[in-house]
Amino acid sequence: MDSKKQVLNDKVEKVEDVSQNLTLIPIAVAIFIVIFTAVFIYLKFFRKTVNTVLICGLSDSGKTCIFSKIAKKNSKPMTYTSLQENVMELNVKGNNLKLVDFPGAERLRKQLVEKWLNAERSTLRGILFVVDSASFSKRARDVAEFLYDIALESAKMIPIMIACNKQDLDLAKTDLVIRTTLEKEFTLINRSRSSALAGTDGSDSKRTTLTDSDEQFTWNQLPKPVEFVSCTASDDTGEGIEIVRKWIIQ
Ligand SMILES: Nc1nc2c(ncn2[C@@H]2O[C@H](COP(=O)(O)OP(=O)(O)OP(=O)(O)O)[C@@H](O)[C@H]2O)c(=O)[nH]1
Ligand SMILES: [Mg+2]
Repeated sequence: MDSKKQVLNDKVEKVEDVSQNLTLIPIAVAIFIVIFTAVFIYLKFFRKTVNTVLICGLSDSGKTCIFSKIAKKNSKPMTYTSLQENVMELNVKGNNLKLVDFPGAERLRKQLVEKWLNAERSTLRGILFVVDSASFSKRARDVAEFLYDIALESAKMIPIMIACNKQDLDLAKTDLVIRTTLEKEFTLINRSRSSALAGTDGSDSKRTTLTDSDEQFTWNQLPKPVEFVSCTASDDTGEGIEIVRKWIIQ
C-alpha cells in the first residue's frame, strides 16, 4: 500500500515539475522578443552605416577634379578652391555610397579632424588622399604631416588610398617615389613627435605617434591597407581614375 502511495507521490511531483517548466516558457519567449526588438531598433535607427568615402589632401592637389570625374566619366571640371564640402550620393548595386570632397584649406583642418576623423569616423569606409605629384618634391613635408595626422586621428582604422595626381606634368614624381619618400618622412615625424613628447611631460609617446618611433616606418606597419595609385584627373582619358573609382565602390 505504502509503495503505491510513494509511486503516486512521485508522479504528482513530476507533473508539478513539468507544469513549473511550462510556465517558464512564456517568460523565456518574452525575454527573447524584448532582446530581438532592442537589437533590431538599434541596428535600424542608431547604428551608423559605413558608407562614406572621404576625399582629402592639400589645397590644389586635384580633389574636386577627381570628385567630378567620379561623378561623370567625361566631365571637364571647372574647379576653383573649394571652401565647403562637395557631397555626392552614389548608388552601387543597390547600396547607397556617399562621396565627400573636403577642401584642403588649412583653416578647415580642425573641422576635418573633429567632424570626419572623430565624430563621423564610424561612417567612413575609406579615405582617398590626393597628392599633387608635380609639386611633391617641394611640399613633401606638408603632405606627410597632413597624411600622418589623418592616419593618427582616424585611429589607424580606415583603409587609405593615396592618389598621386597630375601625372601628366613633367615634374610629376611617380607613385613609387612618393611612397618611399613618405615612408622616410613618417619615420622622421615619428621620431620628432616622440622626442618632443618625452621632453615635455614624459607621457607615453607611443600612443601619440603612428608607430614605434625606434623603427623605420613602413606602410605594412599600419593595421589597415594603404594603397598607391598614379592618376591624371584633368584630361579626357582620366588615367588611373578608373582604379580610384573601383576602390571607392568596392
Ligand atoms: N595638369 C593637371 N592639372 C590638374 C590635374 N588635376 C587637377 N588639376 C588642376 O589643379 C587645379 C586644382 O584642382 P582642384 O580639383 O580644384 O583642387 P582641390 O584639391 O579641390 O583644391 P581645394 O579645393 O583648394 O582643396 C585646377 O586648376 C585643376 O585643373 C591633373 O591631373 N593634371
Ligand atoms: Mg576643391
